[in-house]
Amino acid sequence: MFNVAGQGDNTPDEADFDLLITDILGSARGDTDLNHLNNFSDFVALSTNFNQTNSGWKEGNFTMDNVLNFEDFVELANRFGQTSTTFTGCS
Ligand SMILES: [Ca+2]
Ligand SMILES: [Ca+2]
Ligand SMILES: [Ca+2]
Repeated sequence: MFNVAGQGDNTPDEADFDLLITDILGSARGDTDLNHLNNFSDFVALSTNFNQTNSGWKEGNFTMDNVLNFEDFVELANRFGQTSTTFTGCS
């Protein structure tokens, strides 16, 4: 992970993460497999790993902390059924 947001803090953080996912990869939180579609397969990945620590993006941990929990579920639920053309971006 790089410090891509360029806000001068020199550390990779949530802002960098969002920039990478939305502006560079053209996807959004909720898309575990980065296929530009938030659908059932993303939900399965998240539910399979729910409450696990040390989980990453592909497991459904979208918030850059070290636990996959309800907060991550909300990120997916907010965009469920959306494709990359209708993504509302990261909140
Ligand atoms: Ca940064
Ligand atoms: Ca997906
Ligand atoms: Ca999380």
